[in-house]
Amino acid sequence: MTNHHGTEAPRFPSMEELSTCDYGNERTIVVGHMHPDSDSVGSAMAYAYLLNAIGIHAIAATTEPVNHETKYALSVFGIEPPEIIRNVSGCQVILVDHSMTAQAPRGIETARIVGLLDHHPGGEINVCSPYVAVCEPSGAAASLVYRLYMSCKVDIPVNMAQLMLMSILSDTRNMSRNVTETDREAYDHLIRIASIPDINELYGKMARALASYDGMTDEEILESDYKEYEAGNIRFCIGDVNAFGEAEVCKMTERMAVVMESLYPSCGLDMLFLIVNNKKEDDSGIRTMMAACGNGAAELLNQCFGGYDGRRFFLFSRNLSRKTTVAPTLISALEKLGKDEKTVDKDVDITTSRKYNPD
Ligand SMILES: [Mn+2]
Repeated sequence: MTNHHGTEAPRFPSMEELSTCDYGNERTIVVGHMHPDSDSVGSAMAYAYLLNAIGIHAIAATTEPVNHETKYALSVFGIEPPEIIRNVSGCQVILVDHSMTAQAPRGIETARIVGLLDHHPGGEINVCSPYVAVCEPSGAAASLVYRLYMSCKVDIPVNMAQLMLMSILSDTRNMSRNVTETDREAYDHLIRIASIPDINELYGKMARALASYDGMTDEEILESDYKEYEAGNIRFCIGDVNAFGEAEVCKMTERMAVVMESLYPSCGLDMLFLIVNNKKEDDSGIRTMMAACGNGAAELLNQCFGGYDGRRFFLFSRNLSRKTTVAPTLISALEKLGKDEKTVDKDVDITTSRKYNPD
Protein backbone atom coordinates (compact mmCIF):
# COMPACT_ATOMS: atom_id res chain seq x y z
CA MET A 1 0.00 0.00 0.00
CA THR A 2 1.23 3.52 -0.70
CA ASN A 3 1.22 6.11 2.01
CA HIS A 4 -1.18 8.99 1.73
CA HIS A 5 0.36 11.76 -0.36
CA GLY A 6 3.70 10.44 0.81
CA THR A 7 7.01 11.61 -0.51
CA GLU A 8 8.61 8.21 -1.05
CA ALA A 9 8.11 6.52 -4.41
CA PRO A 10 4.77 4.72 -4.33
CA ARG A 11 4.50 1.03 -5.00
CA PHE A 12 1.36 0.06 -6.84
CA PRO A 13 -0.59 -2.88 -5.41
CA SER A 14 -0.52 -6.23 -7.14
CA MET A 15 -3.66 -8.11 -8.12
CA GLU A 16 -3.30 -10.26 -4.98
CA GLU A 17 -3.08 -7.20 -2.75
CA LEU A 18 -6.07 -5.59 -4.44
CA SER A 19 -8.27 -8.70 -4.51
CA THR A 20 -7.54 -10.35 -1.16
CA CYS A 21 -9.19 -7.56 0.86
CA ASP A 22 -12.74 -8.56 1.78
CA TYR A 23 -15.12 -6.50 -0.34
CA GLY A 24 -18.06 -8.64 0.81
CA ASN A 25 -21.04 -9.44 -1.40
CA GLU A 26 -22.01 -5.83 -1.80
CA ARG A 27 -21.23 -3.96 -5.01
CA THR A 28 -18.55 -1.30 -4.73
CA ILE A 29 -19.34 2.09 -6.25
CA VAL A 30 -16.34 3.79 -7.89
CA VAL A 31 -17.02 7.52 -8.04
CA GLY A 32 -15.14 10.78 -8.63
CA HIS A 33 -15.70 14.25 -7.20
CA MET A 34 -18.90 16.29 -7.36
CA HIS A 35 -19.36 18.30 -10.57
CA PRO A 36 -17.51 15.54 -12.44
CA ASP A 37 -14.94 16.32 -15.11
CA SER A 38 -13.64 13.93 -17.77
CA ASP A 39 -10.84 12.61 -15.52
CA SER A 40 -13.28 11.73 -12.72
CA VAL A 41 -15.53 9.89 -15.16
CA GLY A 42 -12.81 8.05 -17.11
CA SER A 43 -10.91 7.07 -13.94
CA ALA A 44 -14.01 5.72 -12.23
CA MET A 45 -15.08 3.68 -15.28
CA ALA A 46 -11.61 2.25 -15.91
CA TYR A 47 -11.08 1.45 -12.20
CA ALA A 48 -14.47 -0.29 -11.97
CA TYR A 49 -13.64 -2.41 -15.04
CA LEU A 50 -10.30 -3.42 -13.50
CA LEU A 51 -11.96 -4.51 -10.25
CA ASN A 52 -14.52 -6.64 -12.12
CA ALA A 53 -11.67 -8.18 -14.12
CA ILE A 54 -10.12 -9.42 -10.85
CA GLY A 55 -13.43 -10.66 -9.44
CA ILE A 56 -14.64 -7.68 -7.38
CA HIS A 57 -18.18 -6.54 -8.15
CA ALA A 58 -17.93 -2.83 -8.90
CA ILE A 59 -19.82 -0.18 -10.85
CA ALA A 60 -18.76 3.31 -11.91
CA ALA A 61 -20.96 6.27 -11.04
CA THR A 62 -21.11 10.05 -11.19
CA THR A 63 -22.89 12.37 -8.76
CA GLU A 64 -24.36 14.45 -11.60
CA PRO A 65 -24.70 14.19 -15.38
CA VAL A 66 -21.36 14.34 -17.23
CA ASN A 67 -20.20 17.69 -18.68
CA HIS A 68 -20.23 18.64 -22.38
CA GLU A 69 -16.62 17.59 -22.93
CA THR A 70 -17.13 14.11 -21.47
CA LYS A 71 -20.43 13.72 -23.29
CA TYR A 72 -18.71 14.52 -26.59
CA ALA A 73 -15.83 12.06 -26.05
CA LEU A 74 -18.15 9.25 -24.88
CA SER A 75 -20.33 9.73 -27.96
CA VAL A 76 -17.25 9.42 -30.22
CA PHE A 77 -16.27 6.17 -28.46
CA GLY A 78 -19.85 4.87 -28.39
CA ILE A 79 -19.72 4.43 -24.60
CA GLU A 80 -22.70 5.11 -22.32
CA PRO A 81 -22.10 7.51 -19.40
CA PRO A 82 -22.03 5.91 -15.94
CA GLU A 83 -25.02 5.61 -13.65
CA ILE A 84 -25.85 8.76 -11.65
CA ILE A 85 -25.78 8.18 -7.88
CA ARG A 86 -26.40 11.44 -6.05
CA ASN A 87 -25.97 10.12 -2.50
CA VAL A 88 -23.63 7.33 -1.34
CA SER A 89 -24.90 7.15 2.24
CA GLY A 90 -24.48 3.59 3.55
CA CYS A 91 -22.75 2.41 0.34
CA GLN A 92 -19.38 0.79 -0.14
CA VAL A 93 -17.29 3.19 -2.23
CA ILE A 94 -13.93 3.77 -3.87
CA LEU A 95 -13.16 7.45 -4.44
CA VAL A 96 -11.15 8.57 -7.44
CA ASP A 97 -9.73 11.95 -8.55
CA HIS A 98 -10.25 13.61 -5.14
CA SER A 99 -9.40 12.98 -1.50
CA MET A 100 -11.12 15.88 0.26
CA THR A 101 -14.41 15.46 2.09
CA ALA A 102 -15.58 18.82 0.77
CA GLN A 103 -15.48 17.45 -2.82
CA ALA A 104 -16.80 13.97 -2.08
CA PRO A 105 -20.32 12.80 -2.99
CA ARG A 106 -23.15 13.52 -0.59
CA GLY A 107 -23.55 10.91 2.15
CA ILE A 108 -19.81 10.15 2.30
CA GLU A 109 -19.88 10.47 6.13
CA THR A 110 -21.79 7.20 6.38
CA ALA A 111 -20.22 5.41 3.39
CA ARG A 112 -17.61 2.67 3.78
CA ILE A 113 -14.52 3.86 1.90
CA VAL A 114 -12.62 0.81 0.63
CA GLY A 115 -10.31 2.53 -1.80
CA LEU A 116 -8.89 5.88 -2.82
CA LEU A 117 -6.99 7.00 -5.90
CA ASP A 118 -6.01 10.64 -6.29
CA HIS A 119 -3.45 12.92 -7.87
CA HIS A 120 -4.27 16.18 -6.03
CA PRO A 121 -2.25 17.41 -3.06
CA GLY A 122 -3.73 18.07 0.36
CA GLY A 123 -6.56 15.55 0.73
CA GLU A 124 -7.61 14.41 4.20
CA ILE A 125 -9.78 11.34 3.41
CA ASN A 126 -8.37 7.97 4.40
CA VAL A 127 -9.47 4.44 3.52
CA CYS A 128 -10.53 1.82 6.06
CA SER A 129 -7.62 -0.52 6.76
CA PRO A 130 -6.54 -2.75 4.95
CA TYR A 131 -7.87 -1.30 1.70
CA VAL A 132 -5.79 0.41 -0.94
CA ALA A 133 -4.98 4.11 -1.24
CA VAL A 134 -2.98 5.30 -4.23
CA CYS A 135 -2.16 8.99 -3.91
CA GLU A 136 0.59 10.33 -6.09
CA PRO A 137 1.05 13.55 -8.04
CA SER A 138 0.37 13.09 -11.76
CA GLY A 139 -1.32 15.06 -14.51
CA ALA A 140 -4.42 12.87 -14.45
CA ALA A 141 -5.91 10.38 -12.00
CA ALA A 142 -6.44 8.05 -14.97
CA SER A 143 -2.65 7.71 -15.34
CA LEU A 144 -2.62 6.17 -11.84
CA VAL A 145 -5.45 3.82 -12.88
CA TYR A 146 -3.29 2.86 -15.85
CA ARG A 147 -0.45 2.01 -13.41
CA LEU A 148 -2.91 -0.21 -11.51
CA TYR A 149 -3.68 -2.14 -14.71
CA MET A 150 0.06 -2.67 -15.10
CA SER A 151 0.72 -3.68 -11.48
CA CYS A 152 -2.30 -6.02 -11.49
CA LYS A 153 -1.38 -7.37 -14.95
CA VAL A 154 -4.89 -6.81 -16.34
CA ASP A 155 -5.26 -6.43 -20.12
CA ILE A 156 -6.59 -3.05 -21.23
CA PRO A 157 -9.45 -3.32 -23.75
CA VAL A 158 -9.93 -0.68 -26.46
CA ASN A 159 -12.81 1.11 -24.70
CA MET A 160 -10.93 1.40 -21.38
CA ALA A 161 -7.86 2.74 -23.21
CA GLN A 162 -10.14 5.33 -24.85
CA LEU A 163 -11.63 6.35 -21.49
CA MET A 164 -8.25 6.73 -19.80
CA LEU A 165 -6.95 8.75 -22.76
CA MET A 166 -10.01 10.99 -22.58
CA SER A 167 -9.13 11.67 -18.93
CA ILE A 168 -5.45 12.31 -19.61
CA LEU A 169 -6.15 14.60 -22.60
CA SER A 170 -8.60 16.62 -20.53
CA ASP A 171 -6.55 17.01 -17.33
CA THR A 172 -3.23 17.68 -19.10
CA ARG A 173 -4.75 19.75 -21.94
CA ASN A 174 -3.45 17.35 -24.57
CA MET A 175 -0.20 16.67 -22.71
CA SER A 176 0.72 20.36 -22.44
CA ARG A 177 0.24 20.95 -18.66
CA ASN A 178 1.36 19.17 -15.48
CA VAL A 179 2.63 16.11 -17.36
CA THR A 180 4.65 13.61 -15.30
CA GLU A 181 6.57 10.48 -16.28
CA THR A 182 3.50 8.43 -15.28
CA ASP A 183 1.25 10.37 -17.69
CA ARG A 184 3.78 10.07 -20.51
CA GLU A 185 4.07 6.31 -20.05
CA ALA A 186 0.28 5.88 -19.83
CA TYR A 187 -0.34 8.09 -22.87
CA ASP A 188 2.25 6.32 -25.05
CA HIS A 189 0.90 2.88 -24.18
CA LEU A 190 -2.83 3.73 -24.30
CA ILE A 191 -2.62 5.47 -27.66
CA ARG A 192 -1.35 2.22 -29.19
CA ILE A 193 -4.46 0.38 -27.94
CA ALA A 194 -7.17 3.02 -28.31
CA SER A 195 -7.39 3.18 -32.13
CA ILE A 196 -8.21 6.87 -32.24
CA PRO A 197 -7.47 8.14 -35.79
CA ASP A 198 -6.47 11.72 -34.84
CA ILE A 199 -5.83 12.38 -31.17
CA ASN A 200 -5.23 16.14 -31.65
CA GLU A 201 -8.49 16.52 -33.50
CA LEU A 202 -10.29 14.62 -30.72
CA TYR A 203 -8.78 16.89 -28.08
CA GLY A 204 -9.60 20.03 -30.08
CA LYS A 205 -13.25 19.01 -30.28
CA MET A 206 -13.34 18.05 -26.59
CA ALA A 207 -11.94 21.47 -25.61
CA ARG A 208 -14.47 23.26 -27.82
CA ALA A 209 -17.30 21.22 -26.28
CA LEU A 210 -16.04 22.12 -22.80
CA ALA A 211 -16.04 25.87 -23.45
CA SER A 212 -19.26 25.91 -25.48
CA TYR A 213 -21.67 25.84 -22.52
CA ASP A 214 -24.49 25.55 -25.07
CA GLY A 215 -27.95 25.69 -23.54
CA MET A 216 -26.62 26.19 -20.00
CA THR A 217 -27.69 28.91 -17.57
CA ASP A 218 -24.99 31.08 -15.95
CA GLU A 219 -25.46 29.18 -12.69
CA GLU A 220 -24.99 25.83 -14.48
CA ILE A 221 -21.82 27.17 -16.13
CA LEU A 222 -20.35 28.15 -12.75
CA GLU A 223 -21.29 24.79 -11.25
CA SER A 224 -20.02 22.75 -14.21
CA ASP A 225 -16.48 22.74 -12.80
CA TYR A 226 -16.67 23.82 -9.22
CA LYS A 227 -14.78 22.37 -6.26
CA GLU A 228 -15.19 22.92 -2.54
CA TYR A 229 -12.36 23.01 -0.01
CA GLU A 230 -11.87 23.48 3.69
CA ALA A 231 -8.70 24.87 5.25
CA GLY A 232 -8.03 26.64 8.54
CA ASN A 233 -11.75 26.34 9.38
CA ILE A 234 -12.66 28.33 6.26
CA ARG A 235 -14.95 26.65 3.74
CA PHE A 236 -14.52 27.90 0.21
CA CYS A 237 -15.03 26.94 -3.41
CA ILE A 238 -13.18 27.59 -6.64
CA GLY A 239 -15.11 27.64 -9.89
CA ASP A 240 -13.09 27.05 -13.06
CA VAL A 241 -14.62 28.40 -16.26
CA ASN A 242 -13.23 28.68 -19.80
CA ALA A 243 -13.64 31.34 -22.48
CA PHE A 244 -12.15 32.02 -25.91
CA GLY A 245 -10.23 35.29 -26.25
CA GLU A 246 -9.73 38.25 -23.92
CA ALA A 247 -13.10 39.90 -24.63
CA GLU A 248 -14.97 36.71 -23.78
CA VAL A 249 -12.86 36.18 -20.67
CA CYS A 250 -13.92 39.63 -19.38
CA LYS A 251 -17.57 39.08 -20.28
CA MET A 252 -17.62 35.62 -18.71
CA THR A 253 -16.01 36.89 -15.48
CA GLU A 254 -18.64 39.65 -15.20
CA ARG A 255 -21.45 37.11 -15.69
CA MET A 256 -20.01 34.61 -13.21
CA ALA A 257 -19.43 37.36 -10.62
CA VAL A 258 -23.17 38.12 -10.73
CA VAL A 259 -23.95 34.43 -10.08
CA MET A 260 -21.42 34.29 -7.23
CA GLU A 261 -22.96 37.33 -5.53
CA SER A 262 -26.42 35.80 -5.76
CA LEU A 263 -25.32 32.34 -4.55
CA TYR A 264 -23.15 33.59 -1.71
CA PRO A 265 -25.75 34.35 0.99
CA SER A 266 -27.29 30.85 0.86
CA CYS A 267 -24.36 28.60 -0.16
CA GLY A 268 -23.00 28.02 3.35
CA LEU A 269 -19.43 28.77 2.30
CA ASP A 270 -17.17 31.51 3.67
CA MET A 271 -15.49 32.45 0.41
CA LEU A 272 -16.16 31.91 -3.30
CA PHE A 273 -13.42 32.15 -5.89
CA LEU A 274 -13.57 32.06 -9.66
CA ILE A 275 -10.93 31.36 -12.29
CA VAL A 276 -11.69 32.17 -15.92
CA ASN A 277 -9.03 30.84 -18.26
CA ASN A 278 -8.48 32.03 -21.80
CA LYS A 279 -8.53 28.94 -24.05
CA LYS A 280 -7.48 30.85 -27.18
CA GLU A 281 -3.86 29.68 -27.27
CA ASP A 282 -2.49 32.49 -29.51
CA ASP A 283 -4.12 35.33 -27.54
CA SER A 284 -1.40 37.38 -25.80
CA GLY A 285 -3.88 39.45 -23.76
CA ILE A 286 -5.39 38.42 -20.44
CA ARG A 287 -4.74 34.68 -19.89
CA THR A 288 -6.55 34.33 -16.55
CA MET A 289 -9.09 36.48 -14.77
CA MET A 290 -10.18 35.83 -11.19
CA ALA A 291 -12.93 37.05 -8.91
CA ALA A 292 -13.63 36.64 -5.21
CA CYS A 293 -16.69 36.92 -3.02
CA GLY A 294 -17.03 36.85 0.77
CA ASN A 295 -15.43 38.44 3.79
CA GLY A 296 -11.66 38.82 3.27
CA ALA A 297 -11.72 36.79 0.04
CA ALA A 298 -10.48 39.55 -2.29
CA GLU A 299 -7.75 40.53 0.21
CA LEU A 300 -6.62 36.90 0.44
CA LEU A 301 -6.54 36.52 -3.34
CA ASN A 302 -4.51 39.70 -3.73
CA GLN A 303 -2.13 38.66 -0.99
CA CYS A 304 -1.57 35.27 -2.67
CA PHE A 305 -1.40 36.27 -6.34
CA GLY A 306 -1.61 40.07 -6.76
CA GLY A 307 -3.19 41.14 -10.05
CA TYR A 308 -5.93 43.32 -8.53
CA ASP A 309 -7.38 45.68 -11.14
CA GLY A 310 -8.32 48.27 -8.50
CA ARG A 311 -12.06 47.71 -9.05
CA ARG A 312 -13.40 44.14 -8.78
CA PHE A 313 -11.24 41.61 -10.56
CA PHE A 314 -7.77 40.10 -10.78
CA LEU A 315 -5.91 39.95 -14.09
CA PHE A 316 -3.00 37.77 -15.14
CA SER A 317 -0.91 37.49 -18.29
CA ARG A 318 -0.34 33.78 -17.57
CA ASN A 319 -2.75 30.84 -17.23
CA LEU A 320 -3.29 29.86 -13.60
CA SER A 321 -4.23 26.27 -12.85
CA ARG A 322 -6.63 25.53 -10.00
CA LYS A 323 -5.01 22.16 -9.31
CA THR A 324 -1.36 23.11 -9.28
CA THR A 325 -1.40 26.78 -8.26
CA VAL A 326 -4.60 28.39 -7.05
CA ALA A 327 -6.03 25.69 -4.74
CA PRO A 328 -2.73 24.70 -3.03
CA THR A 329 -1.77 28.37 -2.48
CA LEU A 330 -5.14 29.32 -0.98
CA ILE A 331 -5.18 26.17 1.20
CA SER A 332 -1.75 26.83 2.70
CA ALA A 333 -2.52 30.55 3.21
CA LEU A 334 -5.76 29.70 5.05
CA GLU A 335 -4.12 26.93 7.09
CA LYS A 336 -1.46 29.41 8.17
CA LEU A 337 -4.13 31.98 9.09
CA GLY A 338 -6.00 29.24 11.00
CA LYS A 339 -2.86 28.28 12.94
CA ASP A 340 -2.12 31.89 13.84
CA GLU A 341 -5.64 32.15 15.26
CA LYS A 342 -5.17 28.92 17.23
CA THR A 343 -2.80 30.63 19.65
CA VAL A 344 -5.81 32.47 21.07
CA ASP A 345 -8.63 30.16 20.00
CA LYS A 346 -8.43 26.47 20.97
CA ASP A 347 -10.72 24.96 18.33
CA VAL A 348 -9.89 21.57 16.77
CA ASP A 349 -7.19 22.07 14.19
CA ILE A 350 -8.17 20.12 11.09
CA THR A 351 -4.58 20.00 9.89
CA THR A 352 -3.44 18.00 12.92
CA SER A 353 -6.49 15.71 12.99
CA ARG A 354 -5.44 14.41 9.57
CA LYS A 355 -4.16 10.85 9.70
CA TYR A 356 -1.80 9.19 7.28
CA ASN A 357 -1.98 5.65 6.04
CA PRO A 358 0.49 3.56 8.03
CA ASP A 359 2.36 1.78 5.26
MN1 LIG B 1 -8.18 14.85 -12.23
